[in-house]
Amino acid sequence: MEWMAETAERRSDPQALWPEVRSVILLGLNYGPAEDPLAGLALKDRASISVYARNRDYHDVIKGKLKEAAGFLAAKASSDVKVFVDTAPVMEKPLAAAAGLGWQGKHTVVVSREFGNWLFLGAIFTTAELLEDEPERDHCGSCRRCLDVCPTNAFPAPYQLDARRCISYLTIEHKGHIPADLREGIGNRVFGCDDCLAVCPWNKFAQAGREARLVQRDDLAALPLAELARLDDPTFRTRFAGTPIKRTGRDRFIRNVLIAIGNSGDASLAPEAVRLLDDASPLVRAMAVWAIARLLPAEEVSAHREARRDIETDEDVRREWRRALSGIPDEAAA
Ligand code: B12
Ligand code: SF4
Ligand code: SF4
Repeated sequence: MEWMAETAERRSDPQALWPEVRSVILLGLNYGPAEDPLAGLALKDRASISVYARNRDYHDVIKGKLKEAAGFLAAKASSDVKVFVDTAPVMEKPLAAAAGLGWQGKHTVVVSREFGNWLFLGAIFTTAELLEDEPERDHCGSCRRCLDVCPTNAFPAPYQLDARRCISYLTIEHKGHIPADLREGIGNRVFGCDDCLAVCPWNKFAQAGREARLVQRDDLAALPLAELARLDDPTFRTRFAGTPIKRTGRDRFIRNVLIAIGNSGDASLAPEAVRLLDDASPLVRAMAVWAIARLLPAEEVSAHREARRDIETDEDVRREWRRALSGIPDEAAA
């Protein structure tokens, strides 16, 4: 996410992005889940996919809606407009809080008194001079549920997130190997994480989202890990076309699936990881080693290594084999 540092100046001030802008309108789109979003975490042989990724890519959905609203405004107010949803350096959360949509909770996401934690944000910039809304004040009080539930301790303090420890970052954005000490906390979350959002008491006012393109697709709920581990590049692309999941690409996704397999405690999944020990991607091979080391007895792990000792040339994968056989705990090897 180097782009964040590179665009810091433009992000801090809308006029640095577009000098003519006079007003910014923030919109929230409700994507509240109809069922308990964390229910899938208990199904260890299945994959948990974050609520926001269980159907169409929200960027596509929101962009269309923003353009429609912006077109209406441009015509009514004879003004110029630009629309943004993640696509440009815009600080959507502080702007949404300033516009009164909600406040940035201790988990840093915008919480709404009306919709709880389940709002996507989008912005319309306009040259029209509009009346300002009142900002929403902080309603977190002494609560700290979101901070305490985080499986990887990603909050160094309230209102601060260390993205390098966040499962959302690790499983979606991070291109390399996932640090050893964070793998166990990932559990079966193969794409994103909802824990800090889902435990927030303000969700008692949330309503199930009504945008059909964002409602959970049944074929994306609780997918068997064994089935996902067999996806190759073309089947991955077909399976996840149009969803946010496609952005990781097959290798990173299978890396995540192998972490979930390693965390499953289910030795019947070990053959899936064994097969991936010979995958073309070092990212995949390394996590296959980690997964078998968690599921198989040491003699079997050792035999698999011997069979590949002279073939494996990738230094990261070789290190993963050494770690798997030395019995170094993950925290120490991180
Ligand atoms: C980069 C990014 C990420 C990164 C970093 C997240 C982060 N917290 O910044 C990662 C990959 C980890 C991520 C994860 C997620 N993201 Co994201 N992400 C973004 C993105 C593209 C930029 C955010 C950004 O600028 N961060 C930079 C830091 C500096 O921002 P910040 O945390 O808000 O920092 C402020 C606070 O620390 C605050 N602060 C500091 N001290 C204090 C003290 C007090 C008292 C207060 C009040 C504030 C405060 O001031 C800072 C500056 O404003 C936005 C879209 C956008 N363009 O805004 C989406 C966005 C924030 N993500 C979103 C979502 C849905 C998620 C996930 C829920 C997805 C998932 N289910 O996996 C998780 C949630 C994780 C979490 N707890 O934040 C939504 C949030 C919607 C909402 N209602 O707020 C956004 C707005 C996308 C969208 N268009 O809807 N995301
Ligand atoms: S999304 Fe998950 S890993 Fe990231 S901060 Fe929230 S609870 Fe922690
Ligand atoms: S869980 Fe509690 S602390 Fe976290 S955002 Fe919700 S109200 Fe605030």
